Amino acid sequence: MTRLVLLGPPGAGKGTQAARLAERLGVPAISTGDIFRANVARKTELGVAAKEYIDAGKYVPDSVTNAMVRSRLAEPDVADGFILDGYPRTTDQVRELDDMLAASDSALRAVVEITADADELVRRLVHRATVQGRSDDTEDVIRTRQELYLQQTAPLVHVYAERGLLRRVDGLGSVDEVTRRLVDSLGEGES
Ligand code: B4P
Repeated sequence: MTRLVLLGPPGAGKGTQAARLAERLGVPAISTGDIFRANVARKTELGVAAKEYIDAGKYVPDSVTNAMVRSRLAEPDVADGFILDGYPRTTDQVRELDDMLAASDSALRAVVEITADADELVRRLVHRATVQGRSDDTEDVIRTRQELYLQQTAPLVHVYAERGLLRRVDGLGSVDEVTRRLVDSLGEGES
């Protein structure tokens, strides 16, 4: 069963690789960032609640994010697995995900941390700003997002390493190269 989590700093390529892996493995990629942005665009209640946090580069409160993921993981298309992109990002979200998985008697297969150096991350996000015009890809906001990642999300790497679930993949190089490394890190059964 393919239940994967992709971790990594903003711009590491989680979204890019989650979409590719999802196609390859035949399971949905669930990006909390994408779900928030779609709700912001439609001005839903969730979107209105999330917008100020996203624009400032801050995390949307755990209560809001957890409820959103809980309802997404209750949908039938995740029965054969999923790739979580951008969740969990806090220790509270780890606990919540543990609870959701326990309730359905399932478990994660692996957690993959995609790494990249800070200069490359800023370069990619500043470039993305020119292509997609995302509200949170300005240099100040990128810095806030990087700090938040170091404070709140980087510690999750140790949590999953202790559980024996962590794989590390170098996110530098072409998109194809990173996909190859990811597939290799998951072993032949997943390729
Ligand atoms: P996300 O949407 O998850 O944003 P991200 O971390 O910037 O994206 P990612 O790492 O996926 O980068 P991508 O593949 O796009 O989150 C946005 C916001 O939503 C958060 O700041 C927060 O406010 C909120 N949020 C989301 N989840 C939350 C949670 N769980 N709890 C609370 N709040 C939450 O790649 C970036 C760029 O690099 C792209 O332009 C891509 O084309 C390029 N790229 C990718 N791979 C490359 C490569 N190998 N070489 C060159 N360029 C590459």
